[in-house]
Amino acid sequence: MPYIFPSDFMADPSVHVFGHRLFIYPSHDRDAGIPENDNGDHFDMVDYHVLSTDDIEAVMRGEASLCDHGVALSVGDIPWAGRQLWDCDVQQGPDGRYYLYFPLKDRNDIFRFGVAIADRPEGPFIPQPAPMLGSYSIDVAVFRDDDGQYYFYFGGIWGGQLQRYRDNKALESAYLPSGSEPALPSRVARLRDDMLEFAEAPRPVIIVGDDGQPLRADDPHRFFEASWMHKYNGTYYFSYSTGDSHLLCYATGDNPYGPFRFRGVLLTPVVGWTTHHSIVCFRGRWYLFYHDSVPSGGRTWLRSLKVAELTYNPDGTIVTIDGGAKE
Ligand code: FUB
Repeated sequence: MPYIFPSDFMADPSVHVFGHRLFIYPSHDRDAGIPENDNGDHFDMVDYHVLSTDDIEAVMRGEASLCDHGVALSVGDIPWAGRQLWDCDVQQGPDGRYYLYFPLKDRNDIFRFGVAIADRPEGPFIPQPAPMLGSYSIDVAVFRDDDGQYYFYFGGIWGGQLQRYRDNKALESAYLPSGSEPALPSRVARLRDDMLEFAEAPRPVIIVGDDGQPLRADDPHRFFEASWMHKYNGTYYFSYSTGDSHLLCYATGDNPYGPFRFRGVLLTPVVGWTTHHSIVCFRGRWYLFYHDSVPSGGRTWLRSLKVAELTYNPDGTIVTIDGGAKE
């Protein structure tokens, strides 16, 4: 599969079509010289760039380049910033403006979500003065349903801090389920009409197996981070990374809250520890955007953007793509 932005290290692509263009909102990887650890301190990103194209097929063939619109938001512009700008997402609101949602550690090293607003999809984005009320953890994906409601999916464990919360409240000590306990779920909340805050308390996104039971903590297909939502033929597809088992998986349901039934693996492991994606339809074709660490020689904090065309089977399952990592 082709690398689509070879001139810099970018990861976690959130992709949307606004107007006639495809816009990519990635994390902007850099080498901060911080040793790799389970807390993710080595992912010390300080800004976002926006990339776009009106012809992704030409980019895939190497006949055209993505347009780099430059720095769209910097950590130094965010009043409450501590460190680490991780996976973001953007949606166009009902007022026609563009809302960038980003996880960032505050000055107490707690991940919160911020919102930044622009008149154009490429930015620049102006941040709100404070984080979203009641927000926590990482990895946002904002889905606009056909009825005009927006749903904010989020959460990630280990360095993403999701294990520090239960029922949307901070725990005194983190608790990570294990063995046959139900796995820690992603969260979803509908957004308020002004796009700036949750309209409701976040709810767990439950993924069940064929037995109707929530996936167990020791299931290699359980949720870890990198939520994404898309709709295909009227069905809601919740997709996600399994983190330490290095898969992208998906589950389907009949509404944006779930429960979702586990359906399969989207992408087998890539080179590098993390795997993260988005799914989008552009000019009638479906694509999986993702990243790997091949160009950086396997340095997991220096990732490169890739894309593959996605194929659906008649029963709604998705043909698994080979991530390329050797067993
Ligand atoms: O880019 C930093 C983190 O790595 C993301 O938030 C995770 O999903 C993983 O890709």
